[in-house]
Parts: sequence; structure tokens; C-alpha cells
Amino acid sequence: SSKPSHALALAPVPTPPSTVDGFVKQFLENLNLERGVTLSTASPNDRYIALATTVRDFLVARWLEDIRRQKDAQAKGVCYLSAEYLLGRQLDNNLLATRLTDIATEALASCGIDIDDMRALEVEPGLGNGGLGRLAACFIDSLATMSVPSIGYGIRYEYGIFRQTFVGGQQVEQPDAWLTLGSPWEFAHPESAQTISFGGHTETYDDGGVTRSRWVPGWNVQAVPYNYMVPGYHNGRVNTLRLWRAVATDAFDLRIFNSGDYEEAVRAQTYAENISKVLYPEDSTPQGKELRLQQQYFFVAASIRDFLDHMLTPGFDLSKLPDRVIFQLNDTHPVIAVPEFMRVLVDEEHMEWDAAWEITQQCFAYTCHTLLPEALEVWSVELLGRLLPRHLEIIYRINDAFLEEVRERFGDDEMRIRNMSIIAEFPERSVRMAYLATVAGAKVNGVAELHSQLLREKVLPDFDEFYPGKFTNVTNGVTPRRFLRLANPGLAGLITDALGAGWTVDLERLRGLESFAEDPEFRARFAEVKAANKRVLSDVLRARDGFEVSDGHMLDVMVKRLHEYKRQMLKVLHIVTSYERIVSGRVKAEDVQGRAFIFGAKAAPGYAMAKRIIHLINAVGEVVNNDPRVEGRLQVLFPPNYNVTLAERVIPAADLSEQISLAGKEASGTGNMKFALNGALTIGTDDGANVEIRELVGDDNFFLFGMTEPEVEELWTRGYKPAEFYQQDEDLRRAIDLIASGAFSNGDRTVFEPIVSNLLYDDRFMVLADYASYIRAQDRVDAAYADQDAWTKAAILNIARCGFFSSDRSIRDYIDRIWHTPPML
Ligand code: RUG
Repeated sequence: SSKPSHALALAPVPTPPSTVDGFVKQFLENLNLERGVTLSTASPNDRYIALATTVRDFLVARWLEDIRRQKDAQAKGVCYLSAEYLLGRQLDNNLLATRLTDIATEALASCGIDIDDMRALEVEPGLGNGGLGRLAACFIDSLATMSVPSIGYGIRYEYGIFRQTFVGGQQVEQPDAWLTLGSPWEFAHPESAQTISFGGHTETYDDGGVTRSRWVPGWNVQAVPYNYMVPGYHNGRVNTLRLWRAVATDAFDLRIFNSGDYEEAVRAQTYAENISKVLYPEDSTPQGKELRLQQQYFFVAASIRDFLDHMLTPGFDLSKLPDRVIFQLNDTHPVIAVPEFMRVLVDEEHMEWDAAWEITQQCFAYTCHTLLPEALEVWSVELLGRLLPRHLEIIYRINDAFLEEVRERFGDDEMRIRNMSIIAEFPERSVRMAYLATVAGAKVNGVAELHSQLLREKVLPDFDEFYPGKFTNVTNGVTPRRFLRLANPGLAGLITDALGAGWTVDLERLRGLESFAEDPEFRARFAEVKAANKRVLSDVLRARDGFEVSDGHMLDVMVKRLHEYKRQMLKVLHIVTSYERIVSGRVKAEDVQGRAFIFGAKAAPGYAMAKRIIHLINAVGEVVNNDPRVEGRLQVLFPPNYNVTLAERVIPAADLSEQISLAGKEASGTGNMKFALNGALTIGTDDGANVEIRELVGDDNFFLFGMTEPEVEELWTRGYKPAEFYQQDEDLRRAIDLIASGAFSNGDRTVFEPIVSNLLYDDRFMVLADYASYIRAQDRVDAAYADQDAWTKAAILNIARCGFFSSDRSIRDYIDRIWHTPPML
């Protein structure tokens, strides 16, 4: 029998006592037993790992209990499938969730350890590129906090998003070896590895009179699960994030090894393990890389198998799956899960095709995160057929049945059929993953009102017509735990003093701050918090990058991935204009509102124009910061390697939030929400979630500029000639001429020439068309900032009115509109 022989094995899992002594005891024990050191011989890393392990020890019992409860309840749950989770540091978040912050601080102090030193040692897991990955991290936090039965599935990349450095102002990428010093937050389970197959061919066979298809794969790898605990905030709940690592099936292929080809054997192993080696450093543009498709299939196949094998009771009736699970597809990256699910049901479970398809269509939902056509993933039929031959057959069959339905509805409208086919014929035969997800998904959602509207009207209009009610919106949100409570303790304290503590899990309560905006004493305290946050940021930037932020300057911040559609270039033109106005003598330096322009941005390594813009920002900074005529009124600061950890310092200190994408291009944005919730005022276009932010905070508390999406369309159709804007606007001409003259490149006119000619003769994202409006809005910003008390009031109103942007609200919307998974009480 498998019964444990010792009674202790049946006892509940112990949780150490939540006291300073209890914590110290556990911490010292972990130093001894986990690290094999004593307090006096421990290295800083030993201490950090023992601390993390101790915090973990406080979570494990609840976690195991929740796993059991979720399984026992057999309630419907969410499997969130995401190729990215941009988690940020774990220590503080887990201390906060478990109410251990004060206890741990005191306990460590009694051991002679400053907890801040421990915080600084943690290397953040950067397993995502930007907004999409950070959204997934916010969502799993909210799912746990709201007690929704759920699990997050993804990939445990050995190297996360690259570490960015600047050499001569240009981006240089370094590998992010985040695992080198150990990874105390995870539990590895190599014994539970699954085999994931690739390649080979398909065949049919006779199964007692029934002809069936099967896949005869050519090679395979092992998927090893690594479990992370995801604690809810103060609710005792702990969910799971399961990330898969690829390991070669046989460390050595004995056949090859025995033949003496040692190198070939090792090469085969390396090939398999490459699958989870590195996160693709792109955001918003797909790269048609074979390895990327391998990654996608690898993690969804392992996740589906994991769900079916471990979350269901034995003998579960698979026709009831829609009552048990919804797989949420975070963008197109996990969409290969659809044919995989069909393959499992039909080929392995021997279900009828139609029954399997009906189940599949209820078990998946798809979130689209973009409007850029080039960002909708497609896979060539050649590649898909080579890597996943059975899946390609399944996709063809899904498409045939789908197009048959389209024909029944609309007749032989060949144009429409070609437009709606999951298989594209040009420029090469390929599978449109967004279409596959739309056909398979019970629901398809965009990530902000405007985005969802444009998705329906512009990107997938035929599908919207064909599937009435399938399209919906869920506006993104951010977790108030990390981005307010943890990142901005001063403001969090102020809010709690004013409103009580409940706002952390009910962010609409921030509305209560409206009346405090009228209170001069509250405003003074708010201004004090903002000033303190600026000092903290200033210290961080000094220590990290040797920057000196000038006192009293407005902090004007643009942090996000570097992409032409986001228009960092427009920000550069504003800076160059402000500078040129001073050096040309048209404006006196002393009359200029002091501003520190802070950038944070990584460019995809293969995106040449984005990298040139980074170079230009640094070059402009070099000149502006060192020109005595500026008298220090303008400062350009570009700390390299912007990540979640830096975001947590920059956002609470910001005065002005730059959200200046061309209308109709940014699906939502989430940085915009974080800034507004921390009391920065937004200068922005009517794009993405900016629209909703402005509606909520009101026009008086938002600096709107630029064309609307219909105006963009109109100008585009009329024929956009950027050079005409250059000709007609003196400020613009002077700014561009200054860049072209080599003023920021030691007289070398060639360095930034590609940027200049792109702006003048192409300018796909209409920087020049929005320039004048942007400069006028910036002049309004300066005027508004001159009245500090009025600015502070507007900042408080921004916070009061942005409670809507909690990711808890997003999750509630997903539950109501898509998942129908009640919280587990
Ligand atoms: O660019 C979008 C952001 O607008 C959005 O806020 C974020 C989360 O929904 O996702 C970003 N995104 C889109 N990242 N990758 C893609 C590729 O489609």
C-alpha cells in the first residue's frame, strides 16, 4: 500500500509562527539546512536565498491546501496561456501578500542584516518583453487575490529579456543570466516531465473498422515543470504559475555516442534544450523563427496534457470539459493549442470530430493585443507541416468546415472567402493564427474600448459579421498591490489615512479622494510624498547610473518599448525644439520651466530604426546636458535597462506621463494607467486606454493633443506628405535641420540622416503631422505646472478617478463576459 507508515506524514503541513522569533528560527534553519552555512559564514547570496526560502515556507501550507481545494471542488477554472510573464522582483510582493514585511524586517535586523540589502540582491525574472508580459503578471496577481480557480502556464526561459547597456550612446545587448545565483522561488519537478514531440509524419490506420489518423513524430524533448507560488493579497490564497523548461530526452543519444561521435550527441542535446533557452526579444512584431514556433507548441502541449492529467478526476467525462476549464490565449503565441487540443481529443481520446470541435470552441478564448497588421502572427505551411504535420492537417480540416459555413451564409463570394480563410495564399501559403483563434474561440477580446472597436471594424470585420456577439472588450488593468502599495508606500499611506485600507482590493474606493483634492492640507501632504519619491529616484539614478537629477525640475517621463508607432521621436523633437529655442536666443534659459526628460526603452535587437532613435536620444542628451547656454534648465536622462524594478521607482516620482502614440496604433498601454494612479498627469493622444483615462479624469486634468483615429485615416487617404509639415512650421524646420546638421553627432551629418529622411519622406507614424499640436500641448503643460497647487489638485483627481484601471476589475470583466468562473469562496 502507498499509505505513509509514520503518523507525522499525515499531519497538516506546518507553517512557522508569524512572529519575529518564528521568522528568525526558520531563517537560521534555512541558512544551515538549505545553504550549509552559519550566519557568520553566510555570503550575501546565502542570506538572500535563505530569506526567500523562509518567506516561501510561510506560503507552502496554504498553497498545498489550495491545490487540493481546487481539485476537490472540480469547479470551472482558468488556464491562462502566455508565452511571457514579466514578473518583477518577488520578495517584496510575497512579504506584502503574507503580511510578513515588518516581521521579516525586524527578524533580519536582529541578525544584523538590513532587509534593503536583501531586496537589492534579487535579480528580477524578466520573462517578458513589455506590456503583454506585464499584463499576464498583473492578471495572475488579481486571479489569486480574487480567489479565482486558475493556473498560469508559460515558459521558464533560461535567459529573459536582454540586459541593455549603452556604448557610445548605442544599445548593446547582454544576456540576462537571471538564474546564475539560484532561483529560490521555484520548485522544479524533473520527475514529472512530459514528452513533447515534433516533426515526423502522419498516417492512417484501421481501428476495428474505423479509420483514424495518427502522428508518428520524428523527435521529442522533455518538458520539466517549475512551479511558482502566486499569493493573493491578504486572503490566504496561493495560486500556481507553472513554467516549462525543455530538457533533452536522453542526455546522450547512445547510438551516436557509441559510434564515437561525442560532439554530435552533445549537439542533439543542445538543440532540444534551446527551446527554453531564450525569450524572443520582440514586442509587437513577430519574428518568423522556427525556434519560436517550437517554443509555442512546447509550452501549450505540455500545459494541455498537464491540465488533463492532473486537474481532472480519473475517468472524467471529457464532454463536460467546458464546465471545467477555459484556456485563455494571451495573444497569438499560444494559438497552436487549438489544433493540439483537437488532436488530443480526436486522435488520443478517440472522440468524434464534431463533438471535439464543439468542446474546443467552448474551451478557448482569445485576447488580441495589437492592431498592427504585421504583428498578427502567421506561420508558413511549409514550416508548420514540417514541425507539426498532424496539426497542419487539423488546421486544414477546421478551415474547410469553416469556409463551408461561410459559403452557406454568404454564397460563393470568393473575395470574402479568400479574406476569411485561415490559410493565406500570399506572399506564401501560411496559417493566420489570429484567424484560427477567432474561429476557435468562444470569445475574442481587445484590450481597450477603442482597440476592441477597431479590431471589430477594421481588422476582423468579416468575422464580426459572421459571429455576432463573439467580439467583446476587456480594458486592461494593473495590480494596485505592486504599482501603488509597494512602489509608492508614501502615497499608499496617505490614501489609507484618508480612506482606510480597503482600497488595495477595491480600487474604485479611490473616488473618496475627490473631496481631499479640495483640502489644502492633504494637497501639501501629497506634494511632500511626490517630492520624497523624486528624492528616492534621484538616489537610485545616482547610484545606478551616476546621474544627477536637478532639484525642482518637472519629471517628464517616457518609458516603454522603443517602437516607431509609440513615437519617442516626437518626444525628441520636443526636446530639440526647447533646446533650439534657447540656443537661437528666441527664448531665455531663465524663462524655461526646468524639466528632466527621463527615458526608458529597449529596442528589439534587429530593429535598426529603433536602435538609431536610442542613439539619437543619447546624443541629444549629451549635447543638451553639457551646453552651458541651457543653464541646466533641460536635462535628458536615459538610464539603460529599463525594467520592472526601475519602473517601480520612476513611476511614483513622475509629474508628466508621455503617452503619445499615433491614434489607432497602441492597443491599450498599461504604463499610462500606472502613471495616472501614481498622480502623474498625462500628455497623450486619443489612443488605446488613454481615451478611457481622459474620459474618467476629465479634460481639465489631461493634456490632449494630436489627430484622432478617423483624422489619421483621412489624412492617410488624402495622401500624407510629411515634408509639407516641415516646410510650414518654423520650429519643426529648425529642430530637424539641427539634427540634420550634425549638431548631435560631432558634425557628422550621416549618423542620423536615415532618421531625418525617414521623417521627411516616409513618416509612417505621422510624427510631423502631430508635431505642432504636441508642442502647443507642451506649452500648456508648462503653464499649468507653474501653478503647483493647481497641478497637485489635478494629480489627486487623476488618482481618485482611475480606480477603474485595477487589474481586479479587468479580471471581473473577464469572468462576467468570457470565463464565467465564479470565485472559490
Ligand atoms: O502593444 C500592446 C499594448 O498596447 C498593450 O497594453 C499590451 C497589453 O495588452 O500589449 C502590447 N503588446 C502587443 N505586446 N505585444 C503585442 C503584440 O501583439
